[in-house]
Amino acid sequence: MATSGSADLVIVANRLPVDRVTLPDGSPGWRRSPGGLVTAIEPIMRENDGTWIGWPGGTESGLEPFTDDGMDLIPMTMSAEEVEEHYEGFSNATLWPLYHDVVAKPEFHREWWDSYTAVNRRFAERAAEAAAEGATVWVHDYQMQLVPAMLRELRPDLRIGFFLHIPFPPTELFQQLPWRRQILEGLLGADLVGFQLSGAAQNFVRLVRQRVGHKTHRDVVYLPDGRTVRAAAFPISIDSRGFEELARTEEVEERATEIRAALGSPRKVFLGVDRLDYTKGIHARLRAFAELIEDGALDVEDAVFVQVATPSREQVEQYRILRDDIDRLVGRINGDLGKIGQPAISYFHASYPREEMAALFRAADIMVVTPYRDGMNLVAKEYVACRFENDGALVLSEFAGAAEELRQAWQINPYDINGMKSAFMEAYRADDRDLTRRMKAMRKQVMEHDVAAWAASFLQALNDTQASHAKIVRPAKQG
Ligand code: ADQ
Repeated sequence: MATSGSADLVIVANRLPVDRVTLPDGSPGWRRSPGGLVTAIEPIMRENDGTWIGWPGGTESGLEPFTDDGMDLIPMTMSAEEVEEHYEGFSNATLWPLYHDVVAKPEFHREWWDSYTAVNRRFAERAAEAAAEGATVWVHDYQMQLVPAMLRELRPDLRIGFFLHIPFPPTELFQQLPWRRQILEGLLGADLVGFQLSGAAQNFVRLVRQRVGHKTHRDVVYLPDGRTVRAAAFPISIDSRGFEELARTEEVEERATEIRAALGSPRKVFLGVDRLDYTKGIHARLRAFAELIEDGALDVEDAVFVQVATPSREQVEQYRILRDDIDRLVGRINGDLGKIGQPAISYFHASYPREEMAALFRAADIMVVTPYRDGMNLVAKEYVACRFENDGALVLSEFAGAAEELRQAWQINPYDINGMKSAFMEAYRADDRDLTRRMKAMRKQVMEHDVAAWAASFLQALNDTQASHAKIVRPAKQG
């Protein structure tokens, strides 16, 4: 067994909750990347002497562990080759499309796999060094699927949990992966494997039975050495109260009014907010909206579509192609259908602070979320959290994980453009009573199931597994 460290809770994720940045004075520094995951995990980290292991972006080496606002952070180094092969390659050009229903064609390259394995091993070794005797290690997402087994081999005393943020594909698609068995065995190093939806957990258990040949019963896998692994659903959420509080501030309300005025005070504002990713169905939704204008069902004086797309994975070819496609489409739609000072689509390729996001959510009458496949989709929940007056409409793809919880949305099939157009029009014409009834029900779901509840329920389930001599993780103190 490797010598043990002092952390009772270790988070292993591809990214650290901070980014390496250049400060205004030119010196290198750190900037907090404001994600829901950090918000959820931070209080538990403090309570349990937690450490977070991850990559800060970039290729700088020799970065020392440090403490940021009470969290112990261990920055991992990646070489330029590893960024290309592990991150852009195997993670984002093999696994990402494969796990999202092959919306784009996954590429399989043996060098990418070798790099993925090497990076996973380094993260596992670092976690083995950092974890105290009997500690809990919580590994996150598709970039790290081999870490659980590698870590268990080094440190059988640990309690290990894994959570997959993206969908887990159906058996028929997963079979394409040349390294399918290794991935399954990697995940089986955990005591608890968490997914967004129960269908994904079932896919996993079925694959383990068929491909690896282990006995399974319901959500439990029985390994030959007597260990068991549980696979279950833990639908992730957002800091619901935090979003609502932000949306209620005067600054955000003022900014929302300003945004509507700048858009020419149309009757209805449609809004899309996504990472610029081919799984999100941005192209299809903009086409549907443009067709409604062409058909004469909508007029640019009455309705405008605001699309905000965060730059993402710009070194990966598919993402560069997508960006050009969307640029062209928006240009064509506005060229054909816009009027002076009134484009049909207001498109921004930018990342905004939370305040601006909340203002956009407040300004939008119809939120449009149309992924072809999405693990959960937090944007849909953020919109709902910001609509404290129980108004606003959500059009939501049935292929987003969030569709299981947000039943009162106008649910659509993003491959069906006519269906999507009808839903846009229904949401556009909906009366206040209908909107209120739907939004009230969705708000109840989102406010009652926030990200803190998500983290607590995962860790509780992990504590409840039969892991050998591991210690119990303490829940965060209330308030
Ligand atoms: P993502 O694919 O990144 O997450 P999503 O769940 O929508 O998708 O989260 C995106 C986050 O980025 C949201 O919090 C959103 O507010 C923010 N964001 C988007 N555009 C932005 C912009 N222009 N400026 C600033 N912020 C922006 C993956 C999975 C999802 C799963 C999450 C969490 O693909 O299915 O819900 O992880 O598990």
